[in-house]
Amino acid sequence: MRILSETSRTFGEYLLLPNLTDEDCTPDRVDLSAPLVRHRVGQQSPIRIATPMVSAIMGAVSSPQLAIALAQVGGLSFLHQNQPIGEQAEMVATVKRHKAGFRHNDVNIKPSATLHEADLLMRQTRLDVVVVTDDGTPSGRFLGLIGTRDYNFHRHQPGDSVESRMLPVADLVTAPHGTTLERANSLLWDSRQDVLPIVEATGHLTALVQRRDYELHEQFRTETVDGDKRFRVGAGVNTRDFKDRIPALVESGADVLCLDSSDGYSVWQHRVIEFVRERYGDTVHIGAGNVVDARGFRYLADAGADFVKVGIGGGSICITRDQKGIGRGQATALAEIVPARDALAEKTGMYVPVCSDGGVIHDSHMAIAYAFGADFLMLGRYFARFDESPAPKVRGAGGQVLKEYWGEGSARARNAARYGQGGDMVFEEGVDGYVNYVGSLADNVKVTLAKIRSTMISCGSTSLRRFHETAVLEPISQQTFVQNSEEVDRNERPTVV
Ligand code: MZP
Repeated sequence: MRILSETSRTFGEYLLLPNLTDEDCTPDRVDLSAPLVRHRVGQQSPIRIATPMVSAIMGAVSSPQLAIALAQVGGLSFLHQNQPIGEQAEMVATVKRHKAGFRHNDVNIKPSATLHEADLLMRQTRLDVVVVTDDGTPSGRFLGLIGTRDYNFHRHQPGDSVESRMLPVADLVTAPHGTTLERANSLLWDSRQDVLPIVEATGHLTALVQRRDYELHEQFRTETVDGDKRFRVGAGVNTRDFKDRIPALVESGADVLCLDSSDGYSVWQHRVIEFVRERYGDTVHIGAGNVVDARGFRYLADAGADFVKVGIGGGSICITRDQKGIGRGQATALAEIVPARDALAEKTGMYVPVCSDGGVIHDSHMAIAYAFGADFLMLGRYFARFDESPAPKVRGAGGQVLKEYWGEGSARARNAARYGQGGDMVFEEGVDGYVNYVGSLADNVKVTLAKIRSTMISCGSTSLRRFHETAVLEPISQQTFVQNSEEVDRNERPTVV
């Protein structure tokens, strides 16, 4: 037996000290992009994410809808593995089928069609415009557009033909093939159009860039408009059926896999990583975890994990610490593992990103987690509160709108493969509860990122790497902690509808 001398601490027990803010420290200059998977020092990670947040491998959190919404703001989802292999693979395929907003094949109509037909088409496709071609097919001659805006305005004449309200090509701002999304965005802003038609030299329409989508398509900012960008998506795997599950997920297009376990410091995880390397070399990326100390990190990094996930017992729905007496304060776990990551990079030239998983209650905790050196964060409760999470909405006793949120170790999920309790789950390690519903992912992530950028500016950093290097953290006294918690209660009032 060994007793460590330091007390283990969590995010809320620290505050950041400001650093010099100079002229370069402005919100638009803050680059939050982060490596998702291992890479050689000095080289680019094969997968970087613009927004260093991933959604938890949980049935109550990650769905295709959430995965698309999160990819649109530059993050990434991990679809859960507590379901039959075919269903998980189908979820992955659903995300991959969804082209990154540049669809036009589904929304063609003839000039003689009625405004009512155009309206129905827009509702079905959720696009803001309908493309008018001479024969109503994608290969027909592009004549113009009709938009929701225009149509609503003329709602009293739904029997009129599309032609009567059409914006002809000659009046539209269009862009040629090869236009970057950055350029497309500025054309959209200048023209005040909702969409930008991408037109070949022959006059044939090849794609549409929607203002709505583009603003959010952080993943593709510097890409050109070629109509074939797919959102990235990750998928959870376990140490039981991996020989069947992994090939199915790879086949359906998963960009990255992650071992899903409450305790990842095990030979079982080593074997799964070995299987991936033997079968796919480095072409398939797989993260592993969870661990809470440097030994666990090194074990998984040496095994070949593409990233290592940190955190035991800190999840908002987690009762592992009560049930099993295992866990560690999330801040302390990171404080030990981050130097191990950096030492490994120094020694071997290989950088293995660290993902901090669970325990983020307030947006400020995210900034603290990055300051501790986390490359990216995995969040459950945070995403469970949004429209796009798969959990049902319910009304609370006080009339407030809630969303259900349950742990993978709860009786509801019975995710036996995640918890090494033998064949099935004998006791629970998670709870089944509610979180406040707060609206759409895009709106909320926007605010959270603004806060993180603002913190980084106060600390004189415009990149996460610099923030890792220069952040100064200080544990706070019990008195300050209580004061903060009182502040928190005020902020956490349920949403009033
Ligand atoms: P949080 O963001 O809600 O605080 O925590 C989410 C994380 O908690 C997940 O990514 C996962 O690691 C962990 N989790 C999921 N289910 C349970 C459980 O039932 C759990 N105990 O701890």
